[in-house]
Amino acid sequence: MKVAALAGGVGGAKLVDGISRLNGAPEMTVIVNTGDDFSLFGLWISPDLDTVCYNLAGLENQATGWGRDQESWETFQEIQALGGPDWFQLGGKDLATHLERTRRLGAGQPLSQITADFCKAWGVQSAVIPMSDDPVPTLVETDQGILTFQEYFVKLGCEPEVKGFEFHNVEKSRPAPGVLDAIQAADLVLICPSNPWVSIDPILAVPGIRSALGSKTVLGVSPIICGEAVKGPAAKMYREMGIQPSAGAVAAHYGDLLDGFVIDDLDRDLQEDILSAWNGSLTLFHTNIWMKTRADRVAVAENIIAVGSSLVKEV
Ligand code: FO1
Repeated sequence: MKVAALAGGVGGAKLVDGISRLNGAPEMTVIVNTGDDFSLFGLWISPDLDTVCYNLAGLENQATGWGRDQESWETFQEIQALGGPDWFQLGGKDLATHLERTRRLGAGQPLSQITADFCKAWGVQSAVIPMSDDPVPTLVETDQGILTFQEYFVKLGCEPEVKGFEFHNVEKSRPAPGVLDAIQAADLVLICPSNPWVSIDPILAVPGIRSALGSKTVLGVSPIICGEAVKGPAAKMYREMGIQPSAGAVAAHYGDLLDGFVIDDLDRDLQEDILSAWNGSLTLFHTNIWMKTRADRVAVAENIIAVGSSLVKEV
């Protein structure tokens, strides 16, 4: 089975890592959000691309889910000693990624080509493609003004109250080479358990991507269990956008894109409500989708791929 997975930060990275480690793993292309990308110290940083690649390569810091494992921090400490900005932690190995990506971008290489080369260097088997080679920075409209994504997420710790999101210049962006082909060739499109507002919506907003999904079998996985986000500000964003956070709210968020939706066992009593509010056809599944350890990732991936292949047969 060929899978095209739409993914953002840590939640999406864990699921695609689990899928890549399955016995007889499906051929997978991961299409990654680049709305978190920004420049710091003159370096172009693509956090979600790096989080997905590091996890697929087994190089990630397992405590945070982002950045590298066994990091060296002396450069970062020297920056602090000089009074430089230290709100965004950059380890020595991670810095190499940003330095080399920035050098290549400056030499005119597209982000998709750079990512493919880095994946080869890191031994990543799956194809990882940014949603676009054009910058589409996510701006967060809050009660403290319009913030760049990393200002909101890291510098201010997701504390400001969100009012809306802007995917800057998205209307001028194009899907990166290979994105539409991967969707077209996929038997199953997976919307990973990433933040719907700031990890999945930016991908869907790139002209051509949402319409390409129209003819595909699409399975979503809820990033919210029992009304709370597994990680990050997704539930807080729903509340601030006037929506009660729940797996049902996420299903409604994606709407008629979905053929199937996976919720956690703990939310199985929501199935009736979700289906009764649904016009059109939706197949609901419930299973354990909580991923703490690497072993959990493979177990959850097994469930999701099993559900996905039953959905493909059914649709
Ligand atoms: N997230 C934080 O909360 N604090 C950090 O200092 C931080 C540094 C960082 C460095 C590299 C990288 O690839 C990701 C990093 N992240 C950090 C996560 C980043 O903010 C991502 O955008 C989130 O994971 C959301 O996808």
